[in-house]
Amino acid sequence: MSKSLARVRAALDAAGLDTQVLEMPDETRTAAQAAAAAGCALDQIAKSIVMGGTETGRAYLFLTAGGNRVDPDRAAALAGEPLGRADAGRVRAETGFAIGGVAPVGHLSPLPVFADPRLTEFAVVWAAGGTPRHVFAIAPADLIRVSGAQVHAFAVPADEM
Ligand code: 5CA
Repeated sequence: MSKSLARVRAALDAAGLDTQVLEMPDETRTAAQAAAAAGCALDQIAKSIVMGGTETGRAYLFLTAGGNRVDPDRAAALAGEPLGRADAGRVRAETGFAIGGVAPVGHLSPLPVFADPRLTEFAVVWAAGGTPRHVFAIAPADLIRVSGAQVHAFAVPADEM
């Protein structure tokens, strides 16, 4: 088992969640690929988007419904500082996961987590399991609990400017 996958499994176990982390036959690197693999709606995919604070250098994680995107102004208001997208190296250093497999739990360093309320509209959502091929199903309430997320309206539809 990869170290990334093992960290996700350990975090889920520690939270008492026995959900299976599934290895998919095809890549689940994007939300669309993950939705196709899981057979769920695009918005049922919990994307793990890492942003970096431009003042403190701190990282923040935004769990975002698959069809939504992070609104920079709303996200900055939550973080209390302007945010930029974290580059691939930064994402790896903070979370221990490569882009395309960033999980909502099991990060190398704890970081503030915010969750898109859209995710709470489903019985289950699907998130990356630490690799670009692994996903797991989880009830939104469990996702929020295990990730320590605060639910706030920071997201907007991806096609809305
Ligand atoms: N496994 C899927 C479904 S859970 C997944 O990880 N999707 S994701 O949306 O959370 O991760 C892909 C996201 O990484 C993209 O939405 C994008 O915001 C971000 N991303 C992609 N390429 C880069 C890059 N080069 N630098 C920074 N962020 C990137």
